[in-house]
Amino acid sequence: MASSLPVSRRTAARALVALVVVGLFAPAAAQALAPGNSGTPGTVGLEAGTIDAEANGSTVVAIQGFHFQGQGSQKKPARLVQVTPDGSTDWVYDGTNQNARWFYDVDPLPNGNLLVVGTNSDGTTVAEIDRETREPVWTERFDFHDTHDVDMLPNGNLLIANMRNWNEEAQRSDDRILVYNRSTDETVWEWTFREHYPNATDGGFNEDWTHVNDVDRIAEGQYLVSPRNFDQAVVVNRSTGGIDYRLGSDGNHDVLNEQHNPDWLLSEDGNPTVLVADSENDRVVEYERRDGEWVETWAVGSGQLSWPRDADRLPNGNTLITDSLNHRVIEVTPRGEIVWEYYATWGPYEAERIGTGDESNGPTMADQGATGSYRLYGSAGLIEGTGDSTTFAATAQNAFAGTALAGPARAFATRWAHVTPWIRPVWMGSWPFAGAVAGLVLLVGWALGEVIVAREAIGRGVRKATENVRTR
Ligand SMILES: [Ca+2]
Ligand SMILES: [Ca+2]
Ligand SMILES: [Ca+2]
Ligand SMILES: [Ca+2]
Repeated sequence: MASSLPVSRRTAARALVALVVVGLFAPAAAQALAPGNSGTPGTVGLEAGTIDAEANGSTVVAIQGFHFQGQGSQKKPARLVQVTPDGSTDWVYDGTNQNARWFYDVDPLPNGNLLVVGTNSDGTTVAEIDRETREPVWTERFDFHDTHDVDMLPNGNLLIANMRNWNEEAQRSDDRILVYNRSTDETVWEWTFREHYPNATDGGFNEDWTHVNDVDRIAEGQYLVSPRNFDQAVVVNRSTGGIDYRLGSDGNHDVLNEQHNPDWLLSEDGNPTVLVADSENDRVVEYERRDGEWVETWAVGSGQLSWPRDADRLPNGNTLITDSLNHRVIEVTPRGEIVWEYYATWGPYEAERIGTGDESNGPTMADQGATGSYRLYGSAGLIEGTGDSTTFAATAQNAFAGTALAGPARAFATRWAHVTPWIRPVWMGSWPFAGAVAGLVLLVGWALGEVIVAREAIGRGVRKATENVRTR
């Protein structure tokens, strides 16, 4: 019985309840007192999510930005961002520095600089940028439209994925990959898709026939190429001109569905392995070649990721994923735990962990004994660019999904989501509001409890008052 508690324990209980109430109200109070918009314009929409432990190096993120029919949004700029191991924004390089509407691929070069691809209204700009000073070492302009990827070969030549190479006169696609010598300004090698694919592939020629979005040198004279619209990744042999390997086929979306950024790994047994952002399937997937067949060995985040466009295997066995339309970069363990997370609006294209080489450099999932399909967990659940969390209603509903309480939880979440926006102040997030409501409920309960505890004294007082009235 509460009323039999010694005063000191009752006082302690009151203090505890008061503390909880203050704790529940604190987030709402903090938002009430916060200035209108935190952060400077350059850092809006850049923030850490889950950081379980410091990452094994800085992370560079290439953010595409958003333009619609040439009209840019100042709130959605193309930018490169370097993030420290503990998730702080180290520096921001704005795309307007090189007149870029969009940034696509970024590669760390052996000399420590960055190779960056940006596109503007009338072509593509490739630049080598000093990572410390952010000054361009050199810049090269191409009359190529919307180029997503350029890599540097060991001899300094540029390997270019040349999409949207429409030949108006011949009414055909001349989409190709090519090698360009910057010293002599010459194309020294090229490989044109229409010479190696049925011209009816993916519905036939159009201005964006292959959408070839990535090319990597995987060995001397072998290039891994990603014609996105053909739902496949292929290894092109530079000397024979043939296709040495082919993963996926046009329209077979069970294998790949308009992928981005395939990376080549080798298992301990020497089996070719491809780690790839299977973008339209909203997952990252890994295939290993065994006995002449591609076998799906690992997948993560199926249906949880939103249009992922890059996945790099790290030396520690984790995978660095660019989750483009969730506007974040995450480092994920083989079994799906998010251990490092950074939000980067708008539309990050790809990420690189500095000090781990270009793209993937680590063990296959099969070699780590982690085959299978895994769900992601451990996200901070921020709503990108707002600093707010996933809504209270959504979390309440998800917490009980699949249990006997799923029905009532869904009903509660729906009612909550429909009612609270009308009464919640615009400056208050859904979680601080839920906290404030819980604080209010607790406060009312506390007051009722005090009344019950004090009922004998109140009763005596009431009786005495009544008697006084009667004796008058
Ligand atoms: Ca590149
Ligand atoms: Ca590449
Ligand atoms: Ca990659
Ligand atoms: Ca990458």
